[in-house]
Amino acid sequence: MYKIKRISLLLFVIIISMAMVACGSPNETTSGENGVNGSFVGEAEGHNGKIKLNVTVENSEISKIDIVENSESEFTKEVFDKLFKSIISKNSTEIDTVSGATVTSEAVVIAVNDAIEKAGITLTPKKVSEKDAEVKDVSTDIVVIGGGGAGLTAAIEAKENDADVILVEKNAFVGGNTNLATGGLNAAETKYQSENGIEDSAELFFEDTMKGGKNKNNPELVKILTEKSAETVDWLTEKGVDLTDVGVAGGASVERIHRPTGGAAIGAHLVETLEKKAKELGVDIRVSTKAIEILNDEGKATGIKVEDENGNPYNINAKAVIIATGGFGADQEKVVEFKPELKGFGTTNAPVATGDALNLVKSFNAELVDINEIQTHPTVVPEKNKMITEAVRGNGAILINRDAKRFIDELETRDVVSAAELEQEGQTAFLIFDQNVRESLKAIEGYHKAGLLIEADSVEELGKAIDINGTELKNTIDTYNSYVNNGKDKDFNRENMKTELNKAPFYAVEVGPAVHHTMGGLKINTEAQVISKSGEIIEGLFAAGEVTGGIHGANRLGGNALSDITTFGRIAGKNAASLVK
Ligand code: MEZ
Repeated sequence: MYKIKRISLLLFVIIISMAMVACGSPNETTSGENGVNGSFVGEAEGHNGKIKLNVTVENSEISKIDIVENSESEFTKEVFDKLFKSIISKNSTEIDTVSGATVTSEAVVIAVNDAIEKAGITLTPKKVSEKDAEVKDVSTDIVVIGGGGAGLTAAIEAKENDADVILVEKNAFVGGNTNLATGGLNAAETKYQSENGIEDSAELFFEDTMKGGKNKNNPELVKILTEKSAETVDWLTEKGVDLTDVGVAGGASVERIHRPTGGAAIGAHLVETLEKKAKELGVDIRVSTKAIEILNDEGKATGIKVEDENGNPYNINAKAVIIATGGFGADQEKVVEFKPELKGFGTTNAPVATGDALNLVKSFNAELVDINEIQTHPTVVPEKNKMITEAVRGNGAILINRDAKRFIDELETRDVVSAAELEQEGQTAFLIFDQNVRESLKAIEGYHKAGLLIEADSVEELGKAIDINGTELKNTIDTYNSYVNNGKDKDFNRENMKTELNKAPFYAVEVGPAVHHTMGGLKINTEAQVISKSGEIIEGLFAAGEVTGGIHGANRLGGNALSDITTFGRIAGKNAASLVK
């Protein structure tokens, strides 16, 4: 009996040890004559939550780094790879951060340092010969500046129209601001709308967009945007983008915003799909490559000058240049210059959105339109600057103030909802929803995972958790539920009330306005050609996406940015390709 017990104990120890090795168990050390060996888990706070890394040490040197826990966005995969490679090759955490992903880079360094401290070693840095790769000028048909949704779309379309294309992206990874897009893409008369019995028309889409933009929009551009939107959905679907779920967005008369199945966030999926397609087609994508000048030969764009990762300049000569550098929502100085009342506001934008084009086009005398029109998004978590997609309201959430009262039709346009919030005590509001809404929209899982949601089993308890009167909150929700049942919002005339808020748990998140979209930018015509201050077409110069102005007027509708970048990205790519033939 005693022997069986001993064997069982031995077996138990062996199995546990094997399991620990298989899982890369934390903090095992052995000291050999050449130093410390083992694996050590270090942690740090990243952009979206905890990052835990398992660092393998052999002979007191880092030989491997594995991710144990990570809540960072999908698109940072390449950032992790790059940082790990750099740390391992240098056996040091004295490395450069990856542009566009500073917070994640710093968290990786802190986590590795934490693991190394647990290992009780001091790293001896290795000398890595940083031989500058030879930089040479190159020539191509078309060069695209910016690897967000507009740039990738333009590059694909140009390549499919038989042009050679180089795309440069200043970040170490593509996607730009599009990586953060969540709610979806507006389009009318699509197959997905008709499959869901939704009646819509390009004309209605046009009217909604013009009304939302306070008729300041360029109607010719809006006509293109709205008439070509269904075709764009087909084009994206053919590339592998999932746009099957159709929902409600502010300022739209019907369900028109297209997003992946179950209401999942669209941005990273769109970027990943387009990047894959561009690579398959042979687009030469050069990341960590910053455009510093557009070559100007007597008023004609003939390529760009760039700096590579190591700051080495070279020229990319091209027959046409497509500018797809995005807006300037992350550049607080520019935002305040053009709209001083936004001083101190946060931003939903990725750090990449710094309006680089405004300098790049100076020598061409390019015209700017609506440059003072800057939009705030009304449901952004203060300080954390995390946007809670409009689709949460579209799928049924309400907004309440600190008196536990609704104060606006939650599906009004962003300018209206933002202004109403700023009039409330504390200049923020609470977005309130229930389990019905959570289950209807996959994007909410990301907010839950990031710890942004306050959760309670009853409405009264939710009130307590956010420090407002629970009884009042219950009254407000009961009244709202009665409006849902009767199909009439007697207080604010909200047209679309998807669901009663009656299924526990209940959720709250504090939200307020933050800079979201810069509606102004380069003047283009319907062919995506850039127009000069004297009204002439600038030869060889095209632009698409948030870098342009005129499409959204004084206020962009939710869902129209992705529609804009993809439709005008396609137009720019196609027209640039026909120019170089
Ligand atoms: O188009 C947008 O900006 C959008 C739909 C944002 C969002 O709330 O998800």
